Amino acid sequence: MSAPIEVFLWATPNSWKITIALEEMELPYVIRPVAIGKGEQFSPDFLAISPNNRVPAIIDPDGPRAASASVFESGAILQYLGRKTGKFYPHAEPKRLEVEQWLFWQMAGVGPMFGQASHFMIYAPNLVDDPVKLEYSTQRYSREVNRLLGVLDQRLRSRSYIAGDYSIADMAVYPWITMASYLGQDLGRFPHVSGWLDLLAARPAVQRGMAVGAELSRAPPPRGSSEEREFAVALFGQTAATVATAASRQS
Ligand SMILES: N[C@@H](CCC(=O)N[C@@H](CS)C(=O)NCC(=O)O)C(=O)O
Repeated sequence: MSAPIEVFLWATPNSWKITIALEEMELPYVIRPVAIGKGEQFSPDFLAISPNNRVPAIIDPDGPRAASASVFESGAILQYLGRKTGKFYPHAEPKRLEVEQWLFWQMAGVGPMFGQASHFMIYAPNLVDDPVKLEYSTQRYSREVNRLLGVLDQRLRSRSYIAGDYSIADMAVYPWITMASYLGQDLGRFPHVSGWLDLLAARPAVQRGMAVGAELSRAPPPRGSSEEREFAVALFGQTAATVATAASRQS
């Protein structure tokens, strides 16, 4: 058996895409938690493999040409793992093209829009006193989340999985869609999405992948606490200056 892949993650949807894929592909892995609420994504060692200071990232000791390889960006990691194993990522066109379009749809649409919706609906109310200030942004991203669920529902009307056969596209989309009800969406209005969620939730590998990091904290810290200030600065106070300071610590 090959040496385990190191997965740098936190208990987040982008991280679970990778643990689901590793479970489905039966690749051995170990997790390396990166406490993003404490600023660990700016540590020199992590930045060396993930220059965008975001989880997930992986180190595969058994990479191409018998060398160790690191990969950041969850979509690139899924493609890498699919190429490495030949599983859930068809080699031939047009099936590969189908998977890639929906993978990129997740990366460019679902991830960013659900991410912003969750920022304004779950985190911002703890940080901003005036609810009126939040109204426009909350509506903007809720509508996008709703629209994207509509796109997915249409897509799943005539097929069980997003790109035909079960693929890395489903693995990329699933962890975000499980958040839809926390974002105020009524899944009863999206019956095909609901059926697809049930189908994936029944897969043991999906269950194992989604359980990774359950022991790591996800809840926003208590309002007014020093932990909350540290969390808000680490996650929402980042600018180019933060990146430059972190880069200056790298040897
Ligand atoms: N496009 C990136 C997005 C990754 C991302 O946003 N990760 C979040 C957690 S889900 C993160 O690391 N946040 C840390 C931060 O905001 O500093 C990917 O899909 O890998």
